[in-house]
Amino acid sequence: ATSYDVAVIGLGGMGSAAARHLAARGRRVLGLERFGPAHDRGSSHGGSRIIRQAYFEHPDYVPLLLRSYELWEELCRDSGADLMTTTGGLMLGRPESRTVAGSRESAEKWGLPYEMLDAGDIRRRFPTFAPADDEVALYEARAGFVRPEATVDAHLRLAARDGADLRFGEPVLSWAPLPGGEGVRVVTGAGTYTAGHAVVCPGAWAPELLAGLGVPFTVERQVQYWFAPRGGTAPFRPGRHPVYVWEDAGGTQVYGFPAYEGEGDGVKTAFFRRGTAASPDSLDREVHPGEIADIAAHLAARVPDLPGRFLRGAACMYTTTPDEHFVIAAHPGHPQATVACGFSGHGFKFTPVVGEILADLATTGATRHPIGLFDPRRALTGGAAVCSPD
Ligand code: PYC
Repeated sequence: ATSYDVAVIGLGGMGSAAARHLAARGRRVLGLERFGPAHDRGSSHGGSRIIRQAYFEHPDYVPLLLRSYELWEELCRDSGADLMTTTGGLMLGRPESRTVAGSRESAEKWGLPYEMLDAGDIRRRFPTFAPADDEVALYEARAGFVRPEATVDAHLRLAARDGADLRFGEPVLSWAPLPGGEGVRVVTGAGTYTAGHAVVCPGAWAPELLAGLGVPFTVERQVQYWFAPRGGTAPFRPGRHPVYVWEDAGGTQVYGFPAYEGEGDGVKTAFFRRGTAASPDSLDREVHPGEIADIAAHLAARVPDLPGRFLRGAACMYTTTPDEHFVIAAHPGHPQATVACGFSGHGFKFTPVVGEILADLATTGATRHPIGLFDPRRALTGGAAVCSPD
């Protein structure tokens, strides 16, 4: 007999949100997670993730972001947790760069408020930044950051409050449709479960648990860095130093955050989409001197006071698709399953709306949200361009 309506496989950013939305709709939910609650072994740790609306990756993300902002506010209210800080955001680079031109295209298409700043404006308003004369920025007042671990914790708490059975330290080894097609069987390190439907949110374990999708995922190791700025954190506080993504002439992007509560003297920064191929079960979690020197050199000309003293680093993973767009859909081969994966390093800001979409798909087979861009059957060939591990 089927004991659960829905089994959610993976309780990281997306799975925890799905569990919360499904439980809120009265479904009997089983949640399975290989690590503990809000862990630091996957893609949802490091204290902060950028949130923004003028989305350079593609204008089709904007309606989802508008709904996500509403759901972030609802989640803060319902959980009582402080999850989101609006700091303003700078998308910097040459005017024709993907970061600047793409953000402007999305803002124009959706009527989002923004300002264009030239290099002099940027230096005057945000003196921690030192753009070259030919660089500009799109400034979006609504951008800021969200707290990933606290968000996962909030979604899990609300799911459990509404009756979800959440099991941690239980890796899913396999899942498959039941003979006859009425539901799924899920095998973990501790037992076998049946459910009417599976929502599969495996993060970096997608190549293993969603091999049948045929999407050529690349798992990448990415490093987040915290520096104590020269001269202290005061000029880097929210209100003075916004979140940013900065693209150089070669297409390399670096991003960062203001100094915020709980981070001590550290200010966080990282390269965006410049990882090395990795495997989730043997991820190199050490941060190496060459890597620290590399990002410090990159920042020296741009945010010169930031790379004062290196404090710490943390490795995490992106699971990247060749076009860097997500995969969210009913499983094309198995209507008893819904999949969410391949968030390609820019998914966390969408967690609440992805939870809502997954709950829609799992319970009704459809969603009002526009998810055509995320169809796993789109033309996807080859792997993403990442460096190989040495
Ligand atoms: O989604 O804005 C983003 C982001 C920046 C760096 C990594 N992800």
